[in-house]
Amino acid sequence: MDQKTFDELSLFCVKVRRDILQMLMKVGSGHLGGSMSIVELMSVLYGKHLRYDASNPLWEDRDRVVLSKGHAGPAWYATLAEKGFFDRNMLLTLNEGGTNLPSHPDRIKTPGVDMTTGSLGQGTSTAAGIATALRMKGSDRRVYLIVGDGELNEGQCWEAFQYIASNKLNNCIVIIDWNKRQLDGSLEEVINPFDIAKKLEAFGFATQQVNGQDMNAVDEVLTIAENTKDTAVAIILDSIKGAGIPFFETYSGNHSVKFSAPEVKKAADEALAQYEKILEGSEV
Ligand SMILES: Cc1ncc(C[n+]2csc(CCOP(=O)(O)OP(=O)(O)O)c2C)c(N)n1
Repeated sequence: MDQKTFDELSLFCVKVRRDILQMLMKVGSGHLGGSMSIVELMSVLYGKHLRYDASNPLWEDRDRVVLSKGHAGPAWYATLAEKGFFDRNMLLTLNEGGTNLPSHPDRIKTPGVDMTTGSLGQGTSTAAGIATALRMKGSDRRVYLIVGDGELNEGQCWEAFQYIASNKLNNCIVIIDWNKRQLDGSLEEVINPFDIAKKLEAFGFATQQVNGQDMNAVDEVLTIAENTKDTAVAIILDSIKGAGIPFFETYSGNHSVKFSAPEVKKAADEALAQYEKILEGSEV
């Protein structure tokens, strides 16, 4: 991508990270790590790849996004707000009673949310269903399916992947957020995932691996996936849980963060101040 686009998308990441922090700090806790790891992906997807109309979220000819790791909803909400799907002020209603931004995405409640998720595994099957429907209708639109690496412990993922690969549903781009950690530890500590790329390849996916925080590289692999013919496609996003804030990248409790701990609050406040400074300097 050209430098101007890169700079715009970088700034977008700062806004999204600021929004995520503000939302979660208002609630007092929340899924910070898995939200931060997909910020660059969201920026590149919504900045360069997805076809959508923020003023008409149900536009028939839109591409669809299924955030199967639904607990990362805050990253999606911030992205949608910054793209104009709804007012940014709504972000601070996260998790409140009667909100349109529940902790996990709900397609009935939130403009731009194409599928309800949160029960891990299920988004893989619903995305496969949407991709099948699009193909049956003769549409060239795509589904971008974002799956957690811990989520892969759900057998349902592999049933859906077998179906996607068997039917060569390459209009369903499977993206695994390989941030190496899940709820209560590393992937290996919980249950050995073995070689995820090899497993996907064995299922018949054309599989690419990419640095999830490198927007140029993410852009490139998405373009390759979109242009792949006759086989299902998967991307392994080699990402960092808590990416963007050094404290949270190494913090063992970075899955669901409680901001009551003084060192956590301090790290979050400092990151927020840094984001505000960058955004002031950019005159946006
Ligand atoms: C069916 C189901 N079981 C358990 C949970 C609780 N849960 C929420 S997040 C999570 C860990 C997910 O790890 P991963 O997919 O790696 O997410 P990330 O690290 O990207 O946040 C678990 C077990 C759930 N949401 N759904």
